Amino acid sequence: MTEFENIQQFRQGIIPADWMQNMNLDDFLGAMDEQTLPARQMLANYQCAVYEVETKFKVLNERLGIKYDGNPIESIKTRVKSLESIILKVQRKKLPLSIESIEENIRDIAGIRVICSFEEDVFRIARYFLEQDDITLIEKKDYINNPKPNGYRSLHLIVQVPIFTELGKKQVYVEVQLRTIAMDFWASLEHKLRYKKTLTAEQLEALSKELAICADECADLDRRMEYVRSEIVPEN
Ligand code: 0O2
Repeated sequence: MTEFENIQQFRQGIIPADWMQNMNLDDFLGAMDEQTLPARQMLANYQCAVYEVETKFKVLNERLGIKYDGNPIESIKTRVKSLESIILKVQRKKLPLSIESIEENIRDIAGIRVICSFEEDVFRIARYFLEQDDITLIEKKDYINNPKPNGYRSLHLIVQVPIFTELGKKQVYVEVQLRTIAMDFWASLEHKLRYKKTLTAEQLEALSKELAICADECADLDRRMEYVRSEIVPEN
């Protein structure tokens, strides 16, 4: 069979994904776009994993809301990376181009961000989540106790969660970011600054310094708000 015929069959899901080992970029782009069956199946798996994990946090929010008299989660945001940004990341990291390589190496395709009012709730929710026996912790980065030099604070977890499809059980990587409202407010603004291309180097430096000060003030606000809560609701 010619390579063209192979690609056509792969696009229709006739040839299995492991046929695609270490492709070059042109062949990969020829074989995969968001409309092809293998790409749709891969992205759907991540969407399913997001549903699973989001539901877990909603359940915890409901139950812990009773135990601690007030819902710990303010909001949840979810996303699945587009195929285009997945491919850009594979290229940036110089990884082999194949579905297997993407599924093993790109661990933030399914992303879920959990926003809490208080720092204490961030760690409590994370603990209850990680205690669940179908969740496997792969990596934890505590940027709350160890903030990044720019002031970024959040708790990051890379976990594996099982999804159950018509093809059976599959473990899928999910990135979970947990943070307070203040940390989220800061990170959103810093994210805008990072992608603003029209600033001069001097403006960028000045605004980065200002943001670093804001990060300290956000951390201080979190601590003070938590103190007030502990006085109002001591059983927390
Ligand atoms: P976006 O646009 O939000 O998706 P990785 O590149 O993921 O393999 P890394 O960078 O070591 O490895 O992962 P880390 O530190 O866990 O950061 C992953 C994500 O956390 C980022 O994804 C951001 O969403 C967020 N993040 C990390 N550092 C910062 C920061 O300094 N400022 C802000 N605003 N967000 C941060 P992406 O894909 O880089 O960006």
